[in-house]
Amino acid sequence: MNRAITFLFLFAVLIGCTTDDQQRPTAEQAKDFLTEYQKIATTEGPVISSAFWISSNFITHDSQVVAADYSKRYTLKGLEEARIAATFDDIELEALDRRALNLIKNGFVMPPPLNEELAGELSIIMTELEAMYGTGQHCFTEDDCYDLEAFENIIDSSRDPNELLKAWSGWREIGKPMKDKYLRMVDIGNQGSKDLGYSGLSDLWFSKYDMPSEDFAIMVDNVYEDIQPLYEALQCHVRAELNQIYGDSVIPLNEPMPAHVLGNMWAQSWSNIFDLVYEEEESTSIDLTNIILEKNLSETEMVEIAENFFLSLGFDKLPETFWQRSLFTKPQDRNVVCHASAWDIDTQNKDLRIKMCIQKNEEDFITIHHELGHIFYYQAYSDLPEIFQSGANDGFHEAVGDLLSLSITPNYLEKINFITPEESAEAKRNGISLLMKQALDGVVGVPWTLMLDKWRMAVFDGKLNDQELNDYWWELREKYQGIQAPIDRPSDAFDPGAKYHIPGNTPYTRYYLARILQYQFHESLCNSIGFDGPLHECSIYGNELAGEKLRSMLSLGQSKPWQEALEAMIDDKELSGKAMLNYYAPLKQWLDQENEGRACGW
Ligand code: X8Z
Ligand code: ZN
Repeated sequence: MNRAITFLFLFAVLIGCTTDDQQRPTAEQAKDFLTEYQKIATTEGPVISSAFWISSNFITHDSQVVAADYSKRYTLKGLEEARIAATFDDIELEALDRRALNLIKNGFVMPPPLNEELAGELSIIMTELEAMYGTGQHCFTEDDCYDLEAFENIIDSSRDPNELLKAWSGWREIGKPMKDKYLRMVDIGNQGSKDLGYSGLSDLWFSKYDMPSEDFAIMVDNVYEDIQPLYEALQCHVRAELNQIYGDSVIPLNEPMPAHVLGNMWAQSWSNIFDLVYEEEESTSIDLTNIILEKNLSETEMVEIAENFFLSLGFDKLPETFWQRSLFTKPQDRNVVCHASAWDIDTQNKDLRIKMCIQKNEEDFITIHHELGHIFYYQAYSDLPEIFQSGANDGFHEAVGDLLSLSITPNYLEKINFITPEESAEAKRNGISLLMKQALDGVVGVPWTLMLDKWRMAVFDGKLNDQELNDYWWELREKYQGIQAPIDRPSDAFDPGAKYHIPGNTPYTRYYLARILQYQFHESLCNSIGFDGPLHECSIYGNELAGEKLRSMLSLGQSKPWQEALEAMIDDKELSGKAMLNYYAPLKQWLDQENEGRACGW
């Protein structure tokens, strides 16, 4: 047992023995505890991160054993720390110390009870689920096998409904064997959440937003009410256009759209079917995939271009080790979790990495910006105590790179020599085309990112029996997105398992928040740099003032409630859909005209 662990152990015993006022913990002891916490986090955090990096980068039996073991021990220690933090609940403390202790208490995603056996079982299940997704493949016959990337190649570009259906259903086979493990995991996680003083996992997950969890849920729904008319107008238009192409038998006009023809495995972004839903008189739209291929850009060059955007805002260069240790391409000789992620392995030694199987297309070019958003956030708050090294809330962390993507405008692309001045002028002349392209990702993502955790909450709260699990998933997809499964789902289906964040246990409301926040950030920065054209033409590229504003918010980490961090940057404390509506106002007007005479809704 090392010195730090011994300290924690003794401290726990000491606190556990307190019986009278004289032995009540003091503010000074709280400070000592936080100092020790900081030491442990900085010495042990990097080793644990390395163990997880190995297990996601080399999925083997042994890497999983090691990761599950580290995860168990790390979680048990975290629970012990949370218990100690709770002993300071009733004493008066400096505000920052109080915040730090609260963060230590609620930093869990899937906590087991403080019990070695259950912690071990939970870690194994979680590691297995992640590996099942990472190694997932489906074979139709012995020599006709597909992994996610192979299935996605079909879903993203094929226009043949039968081929699409085969790929769509094939990938969903990988969800089936996850169901029982998933339910057992939820069971243990609920027990652990209760032990921490929450009513269950839902309460724990929604208690991280500097406001009561019930108020947070209401706020999230209220914002969606504002966005809903825009989404419904877009859905109506897309359905009508697809109906023209595929006919009534594939796309019936009075029903939700089938999920396999929308250009994305989860129908969460429809940019890949842009050409099907927006007709142009001449070809004025910018095709980034083509440009990337024509310029013969390597994966590394794609990342360098995204880095350069951040540098233009005054951010520091990425460390050399980022380039040496990141994973940019899918290895041919081993299994990795390809779902893109950003890693803060060791802040003190500036060991930051991304892990992504980059494909040379527009979608991944945008995702690279997303991932670098995380990395530059890590860099911006690296001087804070470890416990504050996180986003103002998790949605802020997801929104940074997405904010930059809104600045990939024709003017920007012209500046970096991706397009000519003539092409840029041409693209700007057709603002609806630009907005449609953005909306097929940005607007389409809103109901999807909202419904996903609604499903998860229902599972966490024990509201669904075994047979209802999959049906409720589709009930919510229909209700929020106007989408349905293209074929009846078999009774053993577990379709949520075919989306990374379910087996990977990544909370998803963060992306909903990001979808909204990115427009709030964009509008405010564009106003503050004096831009007075349409918001979709504003790019903050090269603007140091915008960079400074952004950086000063990022450097707060989670040392302040998110409402204060938001106010510091945009002068407003509220999450609001107004900025998004302003951004898309010209498109909404256009959609309303197009939809005249169409029967919208589902
Ligand atoms: O998972 C991600 C990022 C990593 S944090 C690639 N995203 C969500 C998804 O892929 O489902 C970004 C958009 C939503
Ligand atoms: Zn992300």
